[in-house]
Amino acid sequence: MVINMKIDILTLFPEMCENYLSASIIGRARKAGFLDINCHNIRDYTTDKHRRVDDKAYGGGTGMVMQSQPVYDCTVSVAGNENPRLIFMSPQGKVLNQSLVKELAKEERLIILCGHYEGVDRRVLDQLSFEEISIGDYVVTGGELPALILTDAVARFQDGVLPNEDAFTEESHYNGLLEYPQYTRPEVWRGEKVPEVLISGHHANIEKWKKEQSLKVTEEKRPDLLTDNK
Ligand code: 21W
Repeated sequence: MVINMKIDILTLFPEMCENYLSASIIGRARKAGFLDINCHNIRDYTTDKHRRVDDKAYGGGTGMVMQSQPVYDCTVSVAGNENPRLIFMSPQGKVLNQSLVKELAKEERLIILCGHYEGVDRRVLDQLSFEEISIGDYVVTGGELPALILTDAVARFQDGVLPNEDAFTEESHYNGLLEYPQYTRPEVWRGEKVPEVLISGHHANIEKWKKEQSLKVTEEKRPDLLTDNK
């Protein structure tokens, strides 16, 4: 059974998003019909005769602010008769983590709004009750990359997206831990041999080694993952 999720990305730079979403794992899953993702140009919805979508901020300050009208009309038009969860990618939002990704992955539909320039008029965000999500405490130039990160993370959970089921089940085996180190050919590289156990063919020992290594790597690199409640 295919749990088909529909995602609409609202942006002033649809080609930026479309380009990423056409390649590799996500591109393949879209072509195969497992994902329904569309990018919409907010500028197509402006009623301004010069196709403007932004203006100076009231009260001054540098940079332009995206106007309510095109964002509102674009959102309402794309939503249609449905009542999808509306997400605004924003540095002020709730910080994205894997448990929020899993929650969003259960939705049938998402509309994701990307801001650009200095921001978006607060009134359209409040009137449509956009939920705000950030990708972390650092600054990027617009909401497009954050929207792609959210889309990518959520898409991985849909049926038919990951090429091998293994990657998915393995991830849950070591839930909350970092990955064990990986090796490929050659067996010796610049004088360093691959850990003996991995070429032993002893499956129980290999499993034990992977679990131990995951724990060791997590203790060394991210001890917070072992102590913080998730
Ligand atoms: C960066 C927009 C800085 C606005 C009020 C008065 C989306 C993002 C973004 C951006 C400002 C995310 C202001 C982590 C991010 C995003 C573009 C500053 C100035 N506001 N997650 N003056 N980091 N960034 N606004 O940057 O749109 S999710």
